[in-house]
Amino acid sequence: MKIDVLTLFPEFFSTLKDWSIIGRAIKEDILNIDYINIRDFSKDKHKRVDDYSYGGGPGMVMTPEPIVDAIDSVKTERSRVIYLSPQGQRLDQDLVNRLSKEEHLILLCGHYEGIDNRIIDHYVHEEVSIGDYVLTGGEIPAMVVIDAVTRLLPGVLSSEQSFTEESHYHGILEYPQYTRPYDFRGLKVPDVLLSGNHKEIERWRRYQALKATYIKRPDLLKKANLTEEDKEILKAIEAELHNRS
Ligand code: 4G1
Repeated sequence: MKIDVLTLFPEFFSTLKDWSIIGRAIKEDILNIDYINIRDFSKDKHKRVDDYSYGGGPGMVMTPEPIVDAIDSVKTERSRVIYLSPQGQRLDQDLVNRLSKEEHLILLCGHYEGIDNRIIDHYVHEEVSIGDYVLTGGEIPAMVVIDAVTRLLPGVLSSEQSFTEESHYHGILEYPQYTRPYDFRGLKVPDVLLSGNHKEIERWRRYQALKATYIKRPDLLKKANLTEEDKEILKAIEAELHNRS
């Protein structure tokens, strides 16, 4: 996959190539990322890239010309131009999956109060948001997209990790995990995990994953891919939680 990041702060991304999984994907040529400084396309004598908002109001708006010139410098017929924006579709694993199948992503990062709306209407294929809060720029959202997409590219994860992905990502939370020591300041690891009974362990983990999801993220259960057995387990969890009070 090719990714071009259009940003006013390309140096902000310099550590990405050193992160283990992304770094390896880059080294092995599975992923190729370039950072384009939008300011390099400013024709203004002071290299300005922002201007006042038509109609008035506080804050500056990114001016369209350097952005379009930056897009045109990298785009092909097969590029997908993504504007990281609070107005975008909320990023979730389904969207990450879809983006990971693209050949060329152009990630446009906004600053100030955002970009001239004509860019969004005529040059951006889709807007993507990482969540509802105020940020100073689209750079961190772009990094989130790069991180989430990279780990899905063929050859990035080991076959064992990919298998974990297949078998465990059905839109519910993970089961609780423990490692050594068995006794940490008097807190013991659940004994079923030491039983060696793989069927029993499997059942316990499914129960715990569904229970954690039910308690902490009940919103996920509406979208999750649950089997008939899962629905039965959830009924038992509901009963367990009700009978406690
Ligand atoms: C209105 C959040 C404005 C922010 C309402 C998630 C946020 C990009 C994202 C803002 C941004 C809300 C994102 C806001 C983002 C131009 C430069 C837009 C920074 C900018 C809830 C500032 N996911 N925010 N405006 O944060 O780019 O992708």
